[in-house]
Amino acid sequence: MTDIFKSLTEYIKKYSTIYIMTHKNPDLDGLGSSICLYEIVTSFKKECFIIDTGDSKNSSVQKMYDILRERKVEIKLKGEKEALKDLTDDTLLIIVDVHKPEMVESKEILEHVKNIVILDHHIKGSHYIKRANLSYINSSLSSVTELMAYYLKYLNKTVDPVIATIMVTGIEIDTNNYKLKTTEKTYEAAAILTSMGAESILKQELLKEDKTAYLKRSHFVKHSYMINHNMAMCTMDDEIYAPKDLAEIAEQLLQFDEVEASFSIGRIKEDVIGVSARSLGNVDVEQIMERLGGGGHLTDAAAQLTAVSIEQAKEKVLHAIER
Ligand SMILES: [Mn+2]
Repeated sequence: MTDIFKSLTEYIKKYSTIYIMTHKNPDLDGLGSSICLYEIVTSFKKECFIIDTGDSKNSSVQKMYDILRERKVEIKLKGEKEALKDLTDDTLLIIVDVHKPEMVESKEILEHVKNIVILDHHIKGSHYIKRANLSYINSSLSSVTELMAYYLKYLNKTVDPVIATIMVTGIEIDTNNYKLKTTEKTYEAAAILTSMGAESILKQELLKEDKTAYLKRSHFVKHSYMINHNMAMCTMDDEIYAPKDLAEIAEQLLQFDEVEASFSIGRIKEDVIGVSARSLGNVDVEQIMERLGGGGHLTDAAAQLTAVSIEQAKEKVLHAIER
């Protein structure tokens, strides 16, 4: 990793302004690594902003911003319009936790910026940002926060305990509590962050969720079923749910014996049915979701279907799996 850290540092030092951007509907891995990088960039006396389009539907992210405010950790954010207005040839955009052009938080900024660095841990798909000056995509990493923990160690820098906490939480979320993609290095990254003062009570605070939401999800998990020898499915009722509810159900189904891939199907808008798919890695759910016009990654993908009922959507998913 030393090589990438060396080049990354050179890039940061080369430009006057650095924008950091993650994927649409940011999570704690995307933002945890963004904030860590923000601290590193500003320690080099460079102007830095995290791009924030207000797209996050994640309750942990809202809590994260509240806690940063309470603990007086100041992070400069920039909205899409302002970021586009202030863009110059001397701006570097560092993209974290995503490498597909259609999945970044702001496509506009990506299209208009001249200099790009990508840091990601998802398996590289055929659709990736081709224009990057530096691209480091390593799928043996559990998360980008894992990479950032090692970057801190390499630079011999530390971050505020609150930021270390957010980063550890990012690792936990991406590994589903050290169950997926976890290596010796992942634990070591968590140890590095713990030594910087990551707090476990604060971490639990970030991960806490609404009891009603939890119970509702449990209800659907309970009524899920196997569609073949290694795939589980959950079809929800006809109420409207947030895409993240679907994602969480699919993720939860992966915990069970025999389940290699999971699908949750539910209404996410008046006329849109969402499908969320997860896999442990042996089943390519990206390919299955692509057949439905969706996309994502090998282990984490989604699709949206319009003008169909949940039952019809289920048939389409089953058909896409059979192909
Ligand atoms: Mn991630």
